[in-house]
Amino acid sequence: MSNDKVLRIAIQKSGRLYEDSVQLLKECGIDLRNVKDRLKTVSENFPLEVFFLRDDDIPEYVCDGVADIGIVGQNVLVEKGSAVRTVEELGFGKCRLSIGIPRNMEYNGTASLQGLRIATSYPNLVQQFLDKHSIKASIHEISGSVEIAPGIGLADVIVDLVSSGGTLFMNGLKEAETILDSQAVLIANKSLDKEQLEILDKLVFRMSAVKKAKKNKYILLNAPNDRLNDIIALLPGMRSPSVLPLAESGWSSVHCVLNENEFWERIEQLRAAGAEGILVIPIQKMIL
Ligand code: PRT
Ligand code: ZN
Repeated sequence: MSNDKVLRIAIQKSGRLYEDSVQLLKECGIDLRNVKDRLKTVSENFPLEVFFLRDDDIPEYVCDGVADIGIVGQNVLVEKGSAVRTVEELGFGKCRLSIGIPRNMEYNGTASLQGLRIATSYPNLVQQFLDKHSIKASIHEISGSVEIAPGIGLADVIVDLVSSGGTLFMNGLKEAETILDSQAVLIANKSLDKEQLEILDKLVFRMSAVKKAKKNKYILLNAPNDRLNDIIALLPGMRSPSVLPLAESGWSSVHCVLNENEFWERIEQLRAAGAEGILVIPIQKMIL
């Protein structure tokens, strides 16, 4: 039976989500030793037990309470339809489930799928999509190498995960439409007890701090005092930028945090406004 002082998390045993999942836990300050070739491990400095599983099994294990929480792609989660709670989007494992069609096929929206044979590993998601658009087509479920199905005459089109698009291209296919945008998410069993929820809250708090930190950079720059107001006006900050006098009179050092989305634009504006010696430093954790 479960020890209710420890939260059990299921993560992928090997594959595309493994490294990022382990890395995220480490960045949350959770020590995991001997993770390779293990089925499970217990952290020595945080009440977390880690189970290493196939990603396809994670939603069901969390739903059934074999694990309390898990990290899995939204694609797998939605396909399985398991009754779990999505706690947090984790920002890695990004991909999309898309319709791939032969490069020479014309595509005029979903109506073009009428009557076709669709190969996929995501039969439920595809069926839901077809129903939503009132399209009748036959779904051929295959578990791997879906992209070769049209080439060997098994199907007319496919629905599969795409990230760079390279696999589709190499198989003479092109992306016609996206069915689902996906990334890794933290999921939780719906009936965790109070103690388990407290541990989950601590974990999510740390995960949010790590995620925010990745999206932001710490900036240090030197500014002539007569340009200081213009430069400060360009800067957002958690409160406001810090301004410290430099040893050289007439100059100040300005410190602030910039979001990655506006990063380059701001840097250009800062230089134009007279900022010099701009240093950009990664942030490890951001606690707001
Ligand atoms: O053994 P296990 O069952 O645990 O692993 P798996 O083989 O089922 O899954 P794995 O490790 O391949 O992927 C795990 C999760 O990573 C997926 O469920 C997605 O949530 C996520 N992910 C992100 C991807 C991709 N990107 C991705 N590109 N999963 C698969 N692909 C494949 C895709 O199927 C296709 O074959 O990569 C190919 C396309 O990539 P591009 O870059 O050529 O477009
Ligand atoms: Zn899998």
